[in-house]
Amino acid sequence: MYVKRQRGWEIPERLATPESVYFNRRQILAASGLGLAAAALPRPGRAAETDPTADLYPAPRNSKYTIERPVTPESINTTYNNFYEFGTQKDIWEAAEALPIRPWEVKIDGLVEKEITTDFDTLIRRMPLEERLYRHRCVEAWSMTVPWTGFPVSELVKYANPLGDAQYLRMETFMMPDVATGQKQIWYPWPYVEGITMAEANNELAFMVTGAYGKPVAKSMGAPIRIHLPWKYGFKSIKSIVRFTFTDERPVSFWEELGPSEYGFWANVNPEVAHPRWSQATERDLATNERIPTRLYNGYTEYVADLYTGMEDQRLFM
Ligand SMILES: Nc1nc2c(c(=O)[nH]1)N[C@H]1C(S)=C(S)[C@@H](COP(=O)(O)O)O[C@H]1N2
Ligand SMILES: [Mo]
Repeated sequence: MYVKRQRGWEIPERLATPESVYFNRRQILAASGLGLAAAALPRPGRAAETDPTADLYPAPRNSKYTIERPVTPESINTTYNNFYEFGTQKDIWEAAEALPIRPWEVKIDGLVEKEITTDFDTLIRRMPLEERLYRHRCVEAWSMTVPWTGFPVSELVKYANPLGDAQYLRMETFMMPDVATGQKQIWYPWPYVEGITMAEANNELAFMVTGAYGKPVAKSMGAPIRIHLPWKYGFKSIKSIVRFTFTDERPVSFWEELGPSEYGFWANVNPEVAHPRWSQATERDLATNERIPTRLYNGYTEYVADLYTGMEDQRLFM
C-alpha cells in the first residue's frame, strides 16, 4: 500500500493546493486511502520501486539552489503535465505510463570527437547526482517548484567531448507513435526537438534531470532523462531525450516550427514581454494556487544575465 513519507522539504499540508482543483474523482479516491480498492488504482511513478537506478536516490541536496517558495506536492507535479506526445491536455499521466523506459539508448553525435551510443543506466552511473530545488515557469502562466535530481549539463558536455566548432546542443525526444499516440497527429513536427547554445549548456543552472522527489523521475515528467532550464519557459525543457547532437546550426524547436511568432529560440522568462495572446506579468503557483508576480529570468538573473550581454538585437524573451 502507498504510504506517504514526509520529507524535510515537503510543505505543511495546509499550504498545499486544494486537491479537488486538480484531482479527478479517481485520484481523490486513491489519495483518501479508502482501503484496498483505492490502493490498487494505478498512480504515476509506481515503477520507481523496480527501477534499476533506484539505489541512486535520494541524492544529496545542493543547498545552493534552495529557494523561498513551497515545493509543489508530488501528486500535483506527476499528474498535471505538458507532454504532447501523449495528448494535449494536462492529464496525460496514465497514457504516459505506457512508455517503455528500459532499455533506453542515448545517442551523442554531430560535432564530437567520437560518436557515442550508451545505455542510460550506464550513463547515469558516470555522473555526479545531486538534488536541486528549482522554480519551473510554463509559458501558459502556471508555475511549480520541483526537487529535481540530476547532474549539470556541463558534465554531459565534458563526457561528449564536442569539437571546437560546436555552437549549439540539439536535443530530441523519442519517436514511438504506437505508444505515444499524440505522435500520430501529423500536423505536429515530431519528434519534439529543443536546442540551446554551448554557453547555456555550460551554465551552472542547466540541469539534466533523472529524478524528482527523491526517486527516479516519473514517466509523466519525462523519464528516464529530461533537461531543466529554470530561467527559460518550460517548453525549452525537453523530456525523455534519446539524442544529443552538437552542431554549428541553430536548431529549430518543436514550438518554434509550429509558431515562430509566439515561441522563439531563446524563450527567457520576462514578465514585461507578453505572449502575443496573453500577459506574462504573473503566474499561478500550483503549490498554493496563488497568483504571484513573474520575475525576470524566473528569478535567476544573477546566474544567467551574463549569457546575453551584447545580444539586445535578438528576441531574447520569446
Ligand atoms: N518531449 C516533450 N517535452 C516537453 C513537452 C512536451 O510536450 N514534449 N512540454 C514542455 C512544456 S510546455 C513544459 S511546461 C514542460 C512540463 O514539464 P512537467 O510536465 O514535468 O511540468 O515540459 C516541456 N517538455
Ligand atoms: Mo509549458
